[in-house]
Amino acid sequence: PHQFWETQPIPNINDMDSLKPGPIQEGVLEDVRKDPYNLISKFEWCNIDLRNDEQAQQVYALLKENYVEDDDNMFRFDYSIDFLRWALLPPGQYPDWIVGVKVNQKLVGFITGIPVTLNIENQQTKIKMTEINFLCVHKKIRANRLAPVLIKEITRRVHIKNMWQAVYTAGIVVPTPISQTRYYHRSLNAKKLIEVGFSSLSARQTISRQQKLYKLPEETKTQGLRSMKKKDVAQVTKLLNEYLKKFKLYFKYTEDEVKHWFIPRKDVISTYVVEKEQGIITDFLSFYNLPSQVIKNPKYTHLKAAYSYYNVATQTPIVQLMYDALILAKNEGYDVFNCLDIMENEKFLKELMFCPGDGQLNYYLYNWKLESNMLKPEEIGIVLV
Ligand code: MYA
Ligand code: JJ1
Repeated sequence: PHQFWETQPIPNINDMDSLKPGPIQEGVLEDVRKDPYNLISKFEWCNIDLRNDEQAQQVYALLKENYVEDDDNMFRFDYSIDFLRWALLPPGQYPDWIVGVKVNQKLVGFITGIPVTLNIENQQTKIKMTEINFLCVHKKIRANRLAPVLIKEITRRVHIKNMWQAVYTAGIVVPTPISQTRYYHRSLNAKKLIEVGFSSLSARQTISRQQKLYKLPEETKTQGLRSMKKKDVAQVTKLLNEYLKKFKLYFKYTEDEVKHWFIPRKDVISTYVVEKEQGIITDFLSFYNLPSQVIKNPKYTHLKAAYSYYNVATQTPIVQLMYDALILAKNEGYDVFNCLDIMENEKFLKELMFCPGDGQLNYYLYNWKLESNMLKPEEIGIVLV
């Protein structure tokens, strides 16, 4: 039933135990195909330059109408152009890893890779590989097997750089997840969430009771909490890399990467550090801005959602730090604060009144067999945007 995935170097349920941990296939650089995969007539490959406003607008428009929806097709991710630039132009990005397919100048297919350094199950070797995201095929040409061609083409372009592994996530299950995680949601604007159908009222609940239940103070509690600045990059890098060693899957960050991923960008990424005396950073929290379009609602077009990114608490209790994250997000106008049950998030989910959502997020590795086939959500130390 998986015509495409059966041909790929991924563990499947049957051969799981006969594979030994590590790469499933050794890559041979000379054997990599030199030219792009064939597309059917009228379809053409293009590289997308997101720094170019017109090209960025084309990607934005494709994703806005055709990217990921929830199970009931009520909400669809609405990534902004600034967000896409943040997500897809990190240090060391390759121009030909942002791949489009066009028909008569119109963008109808998309897939992206960014370079990352991944640490797997405390291996001594950190592996340079790609993180794949934003796979999208226009609704009108679905189920025509374009997705496998996009995947094979980006694979070829990664192989050419002498890289042989990938990490990616998807809401759906395909062969073969290395972890299954769940979304959790914390209501910040109860009335709107009910009105758009994001949450529903149980029999004994009323809107005003919900508003009271989820009420937050206006001011944060942690002394020394402030927006992250460039001067904090070295300390945040140390804190982050040290913290992530707890997990079985995590990226190793350079200072340049931390600068890119964490320095606040308006309406894209918010990072707050806790500065104790003498400029020492002890903790930080971060969340990104990913609104969803509300597909059919007379009153609202968008839901403003904050997604928990990386949070490191060495001095501040994690529950207090995340309570402050909720307050900050509420004050920045978000309707809901979302996070996964990964890393140490279980430590604050219940107490801060997060509720499990109906969405899952599955994690995958390409061309790698893990020692322990499945990782628990709390062993996952990476967040993709
Ligand atoms: S996850 C987000 C994916 N995007 C969306 O969900 C947006 C809305 N949906 C669409 O745009 C389309 O439905 C897509 C499929 C494009 C998803 N991951 O062309 P088809 C397989 C992996 O007829 P379409 C993200 O971005 C499917 O199992 N495989 O289908 C990470 C089937 O194969 P098989 C997927 O619906 C992406 C085949 O494609 C996914 O028109 C990571 C059907 O193709 C999926 N999300 O288009 C990609 N969806 O017959 C893998 C469908 O075998 C990267 N399929 O079951 C692998 C690493 C590559 C780099 C390696 C480097 C070394
Ligand atoms: O947002 C999601 N679910 C919401 C809305 C559900 C609407 C009906 N289907 C949800 N709400 C209930 C919780 C509520 C929160 C406030 C307090 C009371 C309880 O469950 C889900 C996640 O749960 N989102 C999605 O399904 C979107 C797709 C997720 C997969 C993303 C894949 C990305 C891949 C790119 O790498």
